[in-house]
Amino acid sequence: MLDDRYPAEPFRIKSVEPVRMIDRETREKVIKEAGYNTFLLKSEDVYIDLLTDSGTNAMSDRQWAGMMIGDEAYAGSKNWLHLESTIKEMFGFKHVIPTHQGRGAENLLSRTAIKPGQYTPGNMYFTTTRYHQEANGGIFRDIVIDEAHDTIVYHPFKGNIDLNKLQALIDEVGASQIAYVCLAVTVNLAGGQPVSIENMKAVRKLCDKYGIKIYYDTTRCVENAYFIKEREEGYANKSIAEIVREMHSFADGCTMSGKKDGITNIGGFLCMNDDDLFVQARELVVVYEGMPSYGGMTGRDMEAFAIGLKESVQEEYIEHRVKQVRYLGDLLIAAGVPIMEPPGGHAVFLDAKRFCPHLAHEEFPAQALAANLYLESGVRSMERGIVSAGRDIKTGKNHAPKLELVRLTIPRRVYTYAHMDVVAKAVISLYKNRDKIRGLRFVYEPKQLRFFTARFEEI
Ligand code: PLI
Repeated sequence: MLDDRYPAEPFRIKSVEPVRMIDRETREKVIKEAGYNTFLLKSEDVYIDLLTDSGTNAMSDRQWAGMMIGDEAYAGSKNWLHLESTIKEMFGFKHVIPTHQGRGAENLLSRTAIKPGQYTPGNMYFTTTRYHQEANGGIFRDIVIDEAHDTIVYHPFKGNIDLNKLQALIDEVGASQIAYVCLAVTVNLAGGQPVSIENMKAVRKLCDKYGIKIYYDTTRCVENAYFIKEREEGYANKSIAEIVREMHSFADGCTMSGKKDGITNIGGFLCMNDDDLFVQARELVVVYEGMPSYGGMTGRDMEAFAIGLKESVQEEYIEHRVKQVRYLGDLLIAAGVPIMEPPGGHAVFLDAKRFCPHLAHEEFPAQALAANLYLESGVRSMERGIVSAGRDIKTGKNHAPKLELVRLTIPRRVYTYAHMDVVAKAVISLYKNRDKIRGLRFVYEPKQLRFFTARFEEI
């Protein structure tokens, strides 16, 4: 039975989608056909889908009602005005540009704010974010604290920027060579780890000294705000909405994928205070996304997004959200399964290096673990390690990230604690038989963002 650490779902279910488990023999066949890449599985062959929390959220009855008042005008849709005012109120920035999803916003920011050869330091990287930075001549530099690369050591804000690393980069290349600091709240690839307000303030202070801009990747900012409320002194009695607003007061702008904390199935935006950057981004949005009053989204999606953002800062919603993820993490920790600790905001990350110590890094332990978890249980997860990290754009060598993880990502409002129990049982059973997991090698390696479509075979 659940104890007081984990609140019951703050909703009741009014629409359901049946799931089914196919037999082991068929799972063996389909994972092989998918080249041992869980991205290439058919959704209908998956029992519990923890591939991602991106666009896989369950919308509320209010969001569905909002879909019915979609204003699909090509220009000036009323749903855009609703979304724009919601974003301005929630985040406090002067300008908003809508985009079809987060990477659309990253494209516009990278094209307008990076001069070739400039650095884009960040608290770890995200795949599409770094792709757009590098495609526009940016040079990524990881300035997250060392603890973020360590799955065992405890730190309440493992996503924090290391100010010494940022200072060292400024000293090395000069402030004018830094396009902006990209600060992700939370840090996806570090396990959904948060950043403290204290750190945001300190980064602002250092950047102000040198006139460096700061853009947040605010894709999971509400989860970050919950950790601040829980862990940072002085925030226990502030509302999540107040904390979100305060967090963004230290930034010059942000990109957001609405498919995560926006609790929608599609959407994103770019915000900024800078008038010139806004004009440039508005000129570009019509080339890559659509009119500045829809940016690739339908009117009905914009309405659902606006309502989703408002629901995301409701206290009981976000408490349940973060604690449901923690519940799964706690079950695995109790069974001795190696995971990134403490569990983050959107997912539990298995530490594949410790889970499969018999596999070399070049045998893609996390990719192999994800494939085997599917085979054993029908649970779909995602590799977040050497395959996701890709190759160095100049040398062509594999990036070899310290973290080699499998992400069990929990969609918002979709699964219950009973589903978490099933997942935990499957992972624990696989952990007991971990010696049987075999390494993989590429049979097809795409040039960009290879993890999406790569194919492998067992060694
Ligand atoms: O998938 P997009 O284009 O809406 O957003 C890109 C994106 C940007 N930043 C961060 C931190 C993300 O997590 C992110 C997308 N994440 C995906 C798809 C995920 O599965 O985590």
